[in-house]
Amino acid sequence: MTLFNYASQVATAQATKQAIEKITVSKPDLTVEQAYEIQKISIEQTLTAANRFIGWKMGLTSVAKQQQVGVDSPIYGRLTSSMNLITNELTAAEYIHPRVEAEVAFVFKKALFGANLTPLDVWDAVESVYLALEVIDSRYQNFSFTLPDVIADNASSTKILLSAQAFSPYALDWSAVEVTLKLNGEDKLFGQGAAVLGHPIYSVIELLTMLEREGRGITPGQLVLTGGITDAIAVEAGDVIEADYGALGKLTLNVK
Ligand code: OOG
Ligand code: MG
Repeated sequence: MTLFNYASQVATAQATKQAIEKITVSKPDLTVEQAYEIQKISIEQTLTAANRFIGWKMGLTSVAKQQQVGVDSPIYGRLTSSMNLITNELTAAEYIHPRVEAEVAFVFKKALFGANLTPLDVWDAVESVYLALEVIDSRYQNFSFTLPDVIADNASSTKILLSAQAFSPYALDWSAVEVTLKLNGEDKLFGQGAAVLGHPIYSVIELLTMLEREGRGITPGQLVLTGGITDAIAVEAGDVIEADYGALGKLTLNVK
């Protein structure tokens, strides 16, 4: 099979909601570079005037997330406009085995490029910060994968819900932001921004370091999700999931 074939397999799994065997079962020598190429091919195939490329997500940037899926290095994925949730409703039947996690997201006003930038370089380019719920849905059976598998599957990217309110990057110390993830009114998980590589800003620095190897960077207007602060919670029809960021507000997703 070619990389193009694997890209089609992953895209078909998403479209048909039929989980597939992870790629490394049939191709154990799949490299990280090949996996990013599969990701790129499968996402670029979906791009249309109505489904634009809008930015990047980082994944597996907290120990909680790494332990949940048994993969211990950060990865990135591609975000497109159809991933944006317009309302706070999610229809479970449209996904294979959806999970929800709480994050912090940045929108950029300036281009950024290059490895090992400093936090000040990045802050200078940030327009605003949003609270975010990310819905992830691995296209692999049992939500089980190795590092190259999850990269090829666009880091399980599925849907994004951003806060209506945009925060100034300087509104607070984002490593101190606290979030409680609640399922049906019950506190399930708790985490702090510092869980994301010490500070969510380091997730952007890591993203840029990885993108530089591809000769890419962040362009003005792009969104970057910095990665789950806590691990993710599996949801099903009837669930209400709430991320409570204390004084900053709450994000709620009603699962139908
Ligand atoms: C991989 C995606 C991870 C995050 O925020 O860590 C991710 C997965 O857990 O399926 O989105
Ligand atoms: Mg995530």
